[in-house]
Amino acid sequence: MHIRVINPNTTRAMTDLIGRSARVVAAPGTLVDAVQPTMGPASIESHYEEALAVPGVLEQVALGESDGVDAYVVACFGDPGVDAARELARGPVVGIAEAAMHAATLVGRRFAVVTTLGRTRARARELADRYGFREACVAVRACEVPVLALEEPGAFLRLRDECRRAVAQDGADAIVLGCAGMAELCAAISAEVGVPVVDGVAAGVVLAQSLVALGLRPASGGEYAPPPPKPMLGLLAGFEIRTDVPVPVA
Ligand code: 2AL
Repeated sequence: MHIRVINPNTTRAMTDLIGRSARVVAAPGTLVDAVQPTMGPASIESHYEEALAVPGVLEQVALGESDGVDAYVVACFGDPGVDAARELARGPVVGIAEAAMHAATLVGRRFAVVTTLGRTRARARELADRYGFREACVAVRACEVPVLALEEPGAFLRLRDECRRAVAQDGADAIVLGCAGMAELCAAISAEVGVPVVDGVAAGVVLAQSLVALGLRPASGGEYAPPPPKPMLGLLAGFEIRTDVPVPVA
């Protein structure tokens, strides 16, 4: 089984971190590779950056389809481009927010998301609502550490303290980490907060693996049917859907 984890941002160190975290939970015989777009923002913590990250995610799905990838994990907590990717991919596409929220509700009743900057809280809340977790998601907190500073000294303590506050003040009985860049902090946070802590990268890989094992893939009719062929102009011309090629190559 070949699972491709797409880091929607273009920071190589973060793609490597995501790849390491993903491989820890891969089953024997599952090949996991981690890729990033050839274009787009260095990190994603605004609506602008999220919108501009989506073409790069779709570029990587198109390439993955030529490589025979069985399933994809989109490893950014805004789940950028996941619906669109499901229209392109033959196999499952799992966003880390959706995967982590599902996992959290299997081990607890009330989870809190702890994200990076306060400005990303609304997106996490919107996703919790969309995925049907309006009641289960009791808080979305921010540790106010930017994505690309998560590996710096001090980040761990800020994240840990925010997780502790979610347990003590919001009554959370599970924590969802709100950024792929937090993946390698998950075990240490988990050891210190006393409730289950879910890293979406690991949850996403395990879920993608399970969906492939179950033989489940996006519905080929209805909302996730392939996008209709039509002209695409300008910078996005390479994304044009044509009848004579199976997937666009940007
Ligand atoms: C993220 C994430 O997972 N990757 C990224 O670039 N930004 N999430 C976040 N809440 O800032």
